[in-house]
Amino acid sequence: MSEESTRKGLSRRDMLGTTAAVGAVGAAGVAGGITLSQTGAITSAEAQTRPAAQAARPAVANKYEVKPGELDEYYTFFSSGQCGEIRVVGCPSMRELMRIPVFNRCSATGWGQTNESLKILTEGLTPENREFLKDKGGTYLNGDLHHPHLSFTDGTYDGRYLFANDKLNTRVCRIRLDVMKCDKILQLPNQHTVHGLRVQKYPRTGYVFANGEDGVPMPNDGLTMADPKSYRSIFTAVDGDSMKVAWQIMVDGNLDNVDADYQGKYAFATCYNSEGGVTLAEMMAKEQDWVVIFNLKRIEEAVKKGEFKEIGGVPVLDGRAGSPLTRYVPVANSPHGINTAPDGIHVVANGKLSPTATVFDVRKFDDLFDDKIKPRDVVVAEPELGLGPLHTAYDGKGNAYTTLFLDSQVAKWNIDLAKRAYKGEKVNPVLQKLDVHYQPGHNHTSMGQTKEADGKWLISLNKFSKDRFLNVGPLKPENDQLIDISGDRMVIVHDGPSFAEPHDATVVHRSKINPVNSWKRDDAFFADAVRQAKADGVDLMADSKVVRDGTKVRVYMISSAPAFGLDSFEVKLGDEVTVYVTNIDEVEDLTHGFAIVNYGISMEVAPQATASVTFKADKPGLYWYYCTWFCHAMHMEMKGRMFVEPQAS
Ligand code: K7E
Ligand code: CUA
Repeated sequence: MSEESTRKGLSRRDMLGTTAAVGAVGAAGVAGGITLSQTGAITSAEAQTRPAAQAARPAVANKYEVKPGELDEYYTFFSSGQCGEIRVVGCPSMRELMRIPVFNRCSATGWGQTNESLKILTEGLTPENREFLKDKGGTYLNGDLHHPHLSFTDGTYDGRYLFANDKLNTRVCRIRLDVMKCDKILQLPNQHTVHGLRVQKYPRTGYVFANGEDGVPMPNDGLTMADPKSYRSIFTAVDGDSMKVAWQIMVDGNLDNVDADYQGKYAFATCYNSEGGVTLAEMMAKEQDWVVIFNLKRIEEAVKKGEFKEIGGVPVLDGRAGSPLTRYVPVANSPHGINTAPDGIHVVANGKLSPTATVFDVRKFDDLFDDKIKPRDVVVAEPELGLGPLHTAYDGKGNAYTTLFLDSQVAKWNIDLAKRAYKGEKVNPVLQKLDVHYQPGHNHTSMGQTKEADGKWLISLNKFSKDRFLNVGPLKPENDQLIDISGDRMVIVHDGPSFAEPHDATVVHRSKINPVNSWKRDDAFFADAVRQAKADGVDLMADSKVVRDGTKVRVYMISSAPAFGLDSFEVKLGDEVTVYVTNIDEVEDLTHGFAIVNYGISMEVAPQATASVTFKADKPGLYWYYCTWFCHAMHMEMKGRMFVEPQAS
């Protein structure tokens, strides 16, 4: 099987007539295809040597230098893959602006340790996993964050939220863009992994669509697990406002990537394992897989009529073959990314194992669901682009940009030309191929996932950097390259190394995002602390004192540069101690931290915020606490002593 696919890969390359030059790159297992990597020589349709490429470089149309003190025009929200966090990067400077911890633990901010973050990390767990994690700190300490997508209103970003998936522990998170913190995490029942994640674009978000990539038995209790025929893949719609599951639907095959239309009627997902296989060979067996289309109105009606089973506390519908709720459109072997064009009409499924992309016309979906046409009738083009098409981005001018993983290129092609070629006209839809370095996965254009695509920038997220940067040992950064697409030709203007990994990104015009400079005191983020303080008769903004409640001790202190409200506090061995720190400084950017030496405690307290941490005082002695964020000339002196009395209370 694998031998055969290697040959297939090679013959496709020959068929494309590109020159396989420069020896084997990525002898390491690149590609979802292990053996496919052996075809992974870099080709260069455009230029064989770098000097020649540079000589032939067209003028750069966009300004990409952002001078000191100047602000970027775009926010880029990068996922960090297996790092489990979100990274905010300015575009076009590609300067990293901020990291937002989500599924990871963060040493700097105390994410995963503060009560405020632990509440978010634990409250959405499924009952089985809450039980599973009971003696393991109550939550997962890692995640695999692939797909960050902002909330929409009327086809474009509304600046409220960013949603993302955790492929590792089957979770969906929500990040508030006003404070750039995660405020909700939901673990999906019945489902095993969340891979593809996209949101409803119209009329608003609305739904957050989450693809269950791998099938498992339902229920997954170990009684029927040997038989793959009992495995089910689940597609979930989460309500982005309540962060609860709205409904789930069972499908045939598996689910890889997903997107939605601009009409609010359909969502669609790629399936690379229509075989229901459990080994590589089985998953690649058939020449064709499919795209499954979900009819949102019909699903909502079915939920209303009670045509579902309640499993794991949520409504689960049956969308397998023959269901009125779904349609399965055959496409060539193992499609991967699926991307809706800003024209609101075209949707591109990227071939991965096929050198083609398949273009759908969403206006035909109504007829498909009414059985007036056949599934393949919704296909309006199928251009051949090169080897390993994974994801497609758009410029809003009718052009598409598809990453070619195996060719290490981006192919720029025209949707209209592709449609004409599909009808038999002798035209080549491919306008340019640009080498990227190396093996691109996702790519993204500025505002390109909205109806306001502006055709200025393209970022190629390359899985390998190899020789592009100073050598840092066997583990190398990845490389996200900035490409100017405002002219006729694509031009690379910047290489940006990033640590595991720039998996996916969303490039948003800065006018869409309006973060605050300090917290509002009535923010839900620390509402529990406010409630507890009130019960203890403490004014968080003014009082610093210790409240004992049996063996529970609550230590309240303000922080105001360069001092904590308490120079010391005393607890007894075995006490459960909660320290609440309120930063009463109102100065922009004046963050304090609170850390206790040798107790492993550290957290951030941003302007006007309250942060709290609970720990067992199970080690007697004197422990200094100090401020970890540089806040003042006397920052080093911003400290105090915690006395843990050896006699238990
Ligand atoms: Cu293409 Cu996880 Cu977004 Cu990887 S999926 S590339
Ligand atoms: Cu407060 Cu440093």
